[in-house]
Amino acid sequence: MSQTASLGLGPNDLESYWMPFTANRQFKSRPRLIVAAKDMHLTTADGRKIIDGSAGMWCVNAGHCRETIVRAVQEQVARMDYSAPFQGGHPGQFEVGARLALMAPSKLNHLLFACSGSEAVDTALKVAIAYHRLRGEGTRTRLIGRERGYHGVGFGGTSVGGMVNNRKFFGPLLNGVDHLPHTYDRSKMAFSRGQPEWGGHLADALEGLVQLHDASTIAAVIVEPMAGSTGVLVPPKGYLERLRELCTTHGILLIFDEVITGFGRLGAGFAAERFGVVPDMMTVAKGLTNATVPMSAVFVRNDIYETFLAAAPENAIDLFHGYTYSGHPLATAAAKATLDLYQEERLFERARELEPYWENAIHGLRDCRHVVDIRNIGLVGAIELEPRPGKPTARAFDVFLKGFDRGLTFRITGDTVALSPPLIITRSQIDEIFGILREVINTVD
Ligand code: PXG
Repeated sequence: MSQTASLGLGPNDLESYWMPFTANRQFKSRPRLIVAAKDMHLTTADGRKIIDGSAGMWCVNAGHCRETIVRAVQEQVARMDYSAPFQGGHPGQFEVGARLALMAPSKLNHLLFACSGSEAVDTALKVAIAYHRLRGEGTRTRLIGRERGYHGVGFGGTSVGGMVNNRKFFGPLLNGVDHLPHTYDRSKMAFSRGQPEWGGHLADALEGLVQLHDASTIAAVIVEPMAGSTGVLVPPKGYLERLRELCTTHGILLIFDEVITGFGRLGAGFAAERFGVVPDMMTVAKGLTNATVPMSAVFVRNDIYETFLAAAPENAIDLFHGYTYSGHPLATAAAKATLDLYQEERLFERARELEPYWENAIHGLRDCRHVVDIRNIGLVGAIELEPRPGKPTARAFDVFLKGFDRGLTFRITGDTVALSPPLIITRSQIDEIFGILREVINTVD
């Protein structure tokens, strides 16, 4: 019996659902259906175990189906399924808010909740613009992103994002957006371990944009401290520090999009902590609930929150923004249990301790066929392959399909293999992942 038939799916039942960011024709002709997940592994419909080299999509940081998180969500749904978040609340929202504020760099002690990274990003961009307006600097509306940045798929995030396929189909996008150059130059930084030595000066491009547009028109700069989706671009030494300095000088808010880098991925609570650079706002999602229930958050500097509250007349709303599911009780239950687990199992520290082993293992693939660069930081790694002539992305896609057949999954972007395993990974599982990858990369054309 075929995989789909054994699941009770008819021959055409894969047709209606339009899968996101997916080669639909390819998938539907040879589906890779997952029916169960536990710790480091997924189970396919035909009963094969697949080791998860990417923590889903950089989000299942504590591993799959962790008992305490599952139980917390089950208990919550039975007790209270939903409560309205506007002019109302439930204890879970406040508890998670207070705990996150304690984890964050000082001064980032207030948070808004949303349901996805995209919503968090659009929320942060809107708050930045409104904040300047409330302070009497209403001309500060311009948003600055970065080439090769990914900030989700809302119109705000798409506009400040810098991956061409995510932008080019969707019209003029937001007005008044500009971009910094990306920080990658293979000729200067190939096979760097951790932060590249070269490239800190690229942050000076912000000074150029200030000269061009004038600081009085710029509301915020948004960057991923480490760019994930574009293929793991680790910030050059001194780069984030310089961006911080320039933003402060020019009164521009600095937003770190930590949707991927938050919650231990870089061996610290946040990239802000790992790199010692504190932004004015920070977006997180993914690892916040271990991906069990969708949830995201925007951390804002205390005085930003105070500015909104001070500007609102008595008994009037201070921020005209929010979602039906902001701080959903199932999400906050999952977040609480997830934060407990991170603490109990010291998973952020564990990621930091495993980093040298991970780094050596991934750089061990340097002699494989097609490999033109390897990058790493925290429990993140990328192996960049030379594209097939005239067929960009085809080689990495073949590696992906063959890897899946051999029992391993990971993310691919362009011709880059991206890895970001659950932080519970063991050394022997690291060896297993790179053993499979070595074999697969060496056997694709
Ligand atoms: N910001 C960053 C930095 C992200 O990585 C988003 C925002 C949007 O989050 P939502 O929850 O709206 O998808 C992301 C999402 C990949 C991959 O494989 C990465 C993401 C999503 C899907 C795939 O690189 N990141």
